[in-house]
Amino acid sequence: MENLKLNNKNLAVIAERITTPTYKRNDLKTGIVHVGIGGFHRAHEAFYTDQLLHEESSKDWGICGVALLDFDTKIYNTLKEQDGLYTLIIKELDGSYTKQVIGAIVEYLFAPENPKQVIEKMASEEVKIITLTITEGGYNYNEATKQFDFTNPDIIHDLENSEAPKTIFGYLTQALQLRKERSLKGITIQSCDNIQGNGHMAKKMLLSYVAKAAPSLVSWIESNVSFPNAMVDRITPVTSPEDITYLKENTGIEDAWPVVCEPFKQWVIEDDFIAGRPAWEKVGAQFVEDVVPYEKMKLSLLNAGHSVLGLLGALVGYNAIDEAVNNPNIRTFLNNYMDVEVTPTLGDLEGINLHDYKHSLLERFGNINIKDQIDRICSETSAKFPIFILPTINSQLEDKGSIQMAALVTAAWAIYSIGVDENGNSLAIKDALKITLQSKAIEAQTKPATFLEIDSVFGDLNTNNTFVKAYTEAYQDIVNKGVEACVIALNNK
Ligand code: CS2
Repeated sequence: MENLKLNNKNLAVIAERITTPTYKRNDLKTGIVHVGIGGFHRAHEAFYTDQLLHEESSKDWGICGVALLDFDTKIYNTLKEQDGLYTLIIKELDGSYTKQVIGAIVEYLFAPENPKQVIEKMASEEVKIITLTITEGGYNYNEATKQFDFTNPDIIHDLENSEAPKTIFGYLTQALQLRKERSLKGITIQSCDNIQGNGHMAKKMLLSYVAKAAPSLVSWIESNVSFPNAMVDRITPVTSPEDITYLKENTGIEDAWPVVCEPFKQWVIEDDFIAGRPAWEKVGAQFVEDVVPYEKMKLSLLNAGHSVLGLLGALVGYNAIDEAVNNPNIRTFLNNYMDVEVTPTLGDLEGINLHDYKHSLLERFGNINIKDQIDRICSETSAKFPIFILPTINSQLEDKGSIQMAALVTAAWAIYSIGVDENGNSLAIKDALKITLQSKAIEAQTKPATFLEIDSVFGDLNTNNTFVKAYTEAYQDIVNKGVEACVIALNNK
């Protein structure tokens, strides 16, 4: 079998080996600009869109992928080399791999190289939706002030250099300004990030920025831009060198950056698209009136569940999520956390079988083929904790419910942030707040509660005596007897 680089030229031969797009990519208009073309977008929205482009004749929904950060150079270059094509490898529960080439990304732009081009694309008439996966931290929200963070140096830069911005807020402001000047009709900005009320958050943060950068644009945005909330879900680990080799050895396809993911996928969206939208429901997306309960459920069970497994598992010395969840003590702990501490905070989830949902999470986490990296899960915990875990703690404290397990996880994070696991191996902390986390973690070794003083993460949690007490005890317990013994003790309570 001849080795073939993945690109347009080789697509016909590649089609003899795995599924490839059968629609005419050249005929597509770019109806969507997507910012943040990492693995998750390519396993989720681009996958749904690709499926849809096969299903119907609508040619309006090609995607232009925008790489916003210098960090995204490699992915941009890969997409450019491969004409926007990439392979999705779905790692099924039975150990088999389903492979297909995805063709929905028909254009790609690298913002740091040519900001003007990105602004123009966002302002072009054919574009009806701008979708975002800019990560939890990308919204520039400060948990302590509950406001947009104007002290961020990149935001200061954007306010002074509106033509060559660095952040999504600078780009959107310029593009929307142009749309207004050109009297274009409305546009939808759709967040695909893991944030409660992600559409509301996108709107609130954007309007905060615009109120300072271009105040006269605020009312235009209020009338002409819609911000649907959505719950997005598909576990997408970081692609490993073995994945690239696997693809080459099994299919002869040379793809510099295939995307790997689990079989499960879910996308629940509020139907609020001011300028129209793809019929994603034809390929499994759910359109609902109110997505809030779904988001809450997913963030505080799946995403928090990940953080629980990641932080505890990292200290024990595991590398992958399945190893942590397949440890029966940690599995029982997670089960109890979900049942005892999270479930009472979820309220009424009409039409959802929570028992089944929680069960399916354990199965998904336990998929031994996925090898989802604990490193990935623990990265940027400072942005994840306020969204995934803090709401549960606050709600439980208010209702005088149990917070013991969340306190143990918080203590595990404080110890994790020192950067060494229980076997003395070093842990690579990847976090925008790394320096603060590490200095507080070191202080916390003598006074555990200092870690809770990071108010941009914990808000005013350090003033709650019940929590501080449980957290401090958990901290000492982990230091004295290790994570697993603490988990067992709580499981037996
Ligand atoms: C994970 C998510 O980043 C994380 O901590 O929990 O990336 C998770 O895998 C996705 O949200 C699944 O939909």
